[in-house]
Amino acid sequence: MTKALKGVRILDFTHVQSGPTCTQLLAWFGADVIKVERPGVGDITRGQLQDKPNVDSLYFTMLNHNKRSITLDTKNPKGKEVLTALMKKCDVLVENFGPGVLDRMGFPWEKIQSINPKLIVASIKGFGPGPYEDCKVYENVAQCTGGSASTTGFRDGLPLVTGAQIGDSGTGLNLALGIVTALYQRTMTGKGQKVTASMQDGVLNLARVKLRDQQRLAHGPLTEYSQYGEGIPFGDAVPRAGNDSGGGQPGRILKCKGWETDPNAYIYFITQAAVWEKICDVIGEPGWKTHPDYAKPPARLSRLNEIFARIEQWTMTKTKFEAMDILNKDDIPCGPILSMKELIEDQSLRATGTVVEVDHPERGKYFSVGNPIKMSDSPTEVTRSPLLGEHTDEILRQVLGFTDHQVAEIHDSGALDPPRKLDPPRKVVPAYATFEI
Ligand code: CAO
Repeated sequence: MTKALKGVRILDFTHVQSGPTCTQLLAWFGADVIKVERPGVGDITRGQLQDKPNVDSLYFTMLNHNKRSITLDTKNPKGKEVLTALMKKCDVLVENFGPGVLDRMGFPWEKIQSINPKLIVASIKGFGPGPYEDCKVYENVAQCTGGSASTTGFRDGLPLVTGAQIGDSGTGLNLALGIVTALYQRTMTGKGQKVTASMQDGVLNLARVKLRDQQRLAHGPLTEYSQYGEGIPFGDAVPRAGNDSGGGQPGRILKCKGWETDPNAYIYFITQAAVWEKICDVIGEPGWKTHPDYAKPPARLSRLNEIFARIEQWTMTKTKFEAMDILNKDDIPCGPILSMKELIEDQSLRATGTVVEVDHPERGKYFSVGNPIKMSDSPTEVTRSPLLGEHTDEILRQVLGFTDHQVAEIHDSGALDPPRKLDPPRKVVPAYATFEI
């Protein structure tokens, strides 16, 4: 079966997490993704959080499946020539360098356009134009500056970052959508364009309901927030709402059987108005269906602590999976808190390819998250990440059409080697040394 992006070639200049997430998705849809890496080092994540010595880390392998790797010193004149040749042969250049890096490398947008006017140049930066545009940004910086941290956590506690990498992987998704949209537009215009996605924008986009609440605040308290029912006044910015649900239907995380020893024996429980009567029956409080203090949502708001405590008495008699089974039969919205251990062992996620086992020549077998987007005519096969520079010669010959002589010349130029240190070694001065003026 063919792949949706078969025939699309990506010059993948990405590193760490945000950019590689994007290009990995494109590779899963069938694009030929050529990852350009710095000789000797490669993507810095190859060596970060290594669980096995001298083997590409899971951090790297889980973000770079289905790609080819070429090493190239793009500051070396021959390296620039090879990069230019690659730009001519590719449909999309994807990068998430720090601000200004591509320009400093000698490839501003105008130059790239003159090399290949059809090339789509897709970039992730921490911020869009504005006061912070020159800043380097990592995941948690994006979560903090995009409105996620200020609205995550408990009202009387610190702002919190989330475990989900919404700044990196979330923005990678946005960029991937921008790229395929630009590819579609190019079929009509014949021209490339710039596609940019900032991590701050990406997080704010995901925190949209909190910007909604910020404006609602001007018209009165946010009645679905627990603090309203507890009589605690609101300030001038959206507060942290603990585990309250963002959809206007009160929800909480409740203990289940085994919570004393299992940190994940909990369930998310939503007291959705439409199923309130069923909830009353399940927890053994049929009288609440008609009692004026409990029957209608507004009456319940000031009693949420009492109501959830009563529901929790019931959930504590069931495991999270038993509770899920019982509640789902009545369409009562709920979700067990699943640990990473449970997710990696989940056979249904294995069956759908959401959790995949991959074999790697140096590290052996490991699990990864497969393509979260399933297409009936473009199935995803997850193949291992490339070793550093594994495909350098193959790309020089097959993609760029260089002859043996030209390939030898490129090797001799040093463009495929780590930059040589030209400066003489610096004299080490002990920290306690005094200097003569
Ligand atoms: N050959 C030669 N030089 C290369 C090269 C190659 N193949 N690949 C990269 N380089 C050089 C760049 O030219 C740059 O050199 P200069 O600074 O001299 O111009 C240098 O490597 C550093 O690039 P960088 O600024 O992108 O890398 P960094 O480690 O200093 O910063 C990061 C990393 C992620 C903070 C920064 O790239 C960034 O802000 N990116 C945008 C936001 C983003 O994607 N963040 C997600 C990070 S994951 O949490």
